[in-house]
Amino acid sequence: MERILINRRELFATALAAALPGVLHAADQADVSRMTVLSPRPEDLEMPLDGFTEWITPIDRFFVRSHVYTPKVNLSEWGLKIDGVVGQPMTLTMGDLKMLPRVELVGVLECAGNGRSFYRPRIAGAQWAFGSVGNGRWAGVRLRDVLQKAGIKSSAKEILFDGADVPLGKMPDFQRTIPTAKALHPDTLLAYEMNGQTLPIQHGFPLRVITPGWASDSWVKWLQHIEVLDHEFEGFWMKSAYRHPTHPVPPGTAVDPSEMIPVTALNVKSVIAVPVGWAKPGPVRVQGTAWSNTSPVSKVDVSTDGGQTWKRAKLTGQQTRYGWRIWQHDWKAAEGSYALISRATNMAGQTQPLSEEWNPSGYLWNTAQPVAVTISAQAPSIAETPPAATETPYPDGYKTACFSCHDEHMMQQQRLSGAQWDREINKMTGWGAPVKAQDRAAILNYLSNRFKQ
Ligand code: HEC
Ligand SMILES: Nc1nc2c(c(=O)[nH]1)N[C@H]1C(S)=C(S)[C@@H](COP(=O)(O)O)O[C@H]1N2
Ligand SMILES: [Mo]
Repeated sequence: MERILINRRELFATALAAALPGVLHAADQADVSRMTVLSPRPEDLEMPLDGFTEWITPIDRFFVRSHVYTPKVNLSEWGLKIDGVVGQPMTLTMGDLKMLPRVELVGVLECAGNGRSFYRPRIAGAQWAFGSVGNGRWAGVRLRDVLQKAGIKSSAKEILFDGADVPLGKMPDFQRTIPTAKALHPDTLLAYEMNGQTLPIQHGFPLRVITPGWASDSWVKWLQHIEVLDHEFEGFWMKSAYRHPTHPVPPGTAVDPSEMIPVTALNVKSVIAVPVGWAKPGPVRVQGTAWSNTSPVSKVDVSTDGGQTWKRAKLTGQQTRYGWRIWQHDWKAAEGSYALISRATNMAGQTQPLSEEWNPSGYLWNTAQPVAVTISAQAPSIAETPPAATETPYPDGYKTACFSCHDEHMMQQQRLSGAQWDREINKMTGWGAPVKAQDRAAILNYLSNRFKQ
């Protein structure tokens, strides 16, 4: 019933939009007032928990993750260049692309770093909680059709994607490859539409890669160049970033690069959207979403006693291969304090670990972790907000060294040791941060004391 209502509403909105072009249109960017802003520029915007009650994530709530500033793309000048080991190198316009068969699929877009803030010890990087993930409806053409049009050769090994975004300072350009087998899969798309409208600029207008079931570092935005390679790509974002160990390692340990492989498939995972923190005694509907990789979710189990006993949740709404499922569990809750856990399993039998599996860059977090909920007639009084921390004055040279490409949001979200801050300063110096030798110790001292583990 619920599903039919939603579909009707969607249909109605689509019909109206078609009848009144340009008059009624859905939002084409994130509503910052309803997002958690990790960084305003480059934009890293997280979807809060209540977003996990919707099947298709609306664009105004869809998370945004960009390594650099959003580029300006003019469609009349834009073209998709395809070269490398192909018979006919070519440049396609949007008109050319739209002559190819249109394909649509619903699929989860999730950042490899989603959940990074939960790892202990903490790891440098965007400090996502649950919400660098969304379920979108993507439409475009098969990458396979484009590659075949250009005459991809049998020596092809990897497909290299480059977007229109420009690196800041001396940082390496965001370029990513996927293996030819994934590129030729019929569900791997180049999308020009999201949720039934033109792909918004924050999400990669005019064209982005869709690699369903894989983490979104492969979903390259603002795509303008595809190069077919007959060798393994050596770029920074493949060889240094987005790699994880083949096996769990003790928390906080370094891993030999030879034991690291690129992040590809997502992990099976679930999130509890409601209740948040408190509910009244009586019937309580525990609800959330669950998603997986290329193997769909088969079940979600819920515990209200910290994992001692489990009940099967009801999966509702539509099932698609790559989309997320809404699930619910009706619970008769008596007064008390509870630890709620949800645990998803996929058709391949993969399930969420009950304790953390740490890795050095904090990728693919999917621990089934307890969420504290109080059941009481009255909402617990909210603790008074502590007085604002006393301002620490900026050390000399800090603003000049660190505030040109981004502001302090990037630093404020981190909780790092002195050694980790030292590495961050080295990384940023390598990218062009003008850290004066005489200022470095004071900057390191400030960061290590203010934003510590
Ligand atoms: C040349 C431009 C530039 C300068 C100058 C710069 N940064 Fe960054 N920094 C970036 C970019 C771009 C990112 C985002 C990287 C990403 O999203 O992967 C970033 C991200 C970060 C992060 C998040 C963790 C990470 O590694 O992605 C921290 C912390 C940080 N910067 C600290 C600093 C500090 C401290 C300074 C001054 C010493 C500084 N930055 C100066 C470009 C710069
Ligand atoms: N060109 C380009 N593509 C990109 C990125 C980027 O910085 N530049 N970020 C990637 C990462 S790490 C993520 S998580 C997703 C985020 O997609 P979204 O902003 O549409 O949510 O885009 C991916 N594609
Ligand atoms: Mo990401």
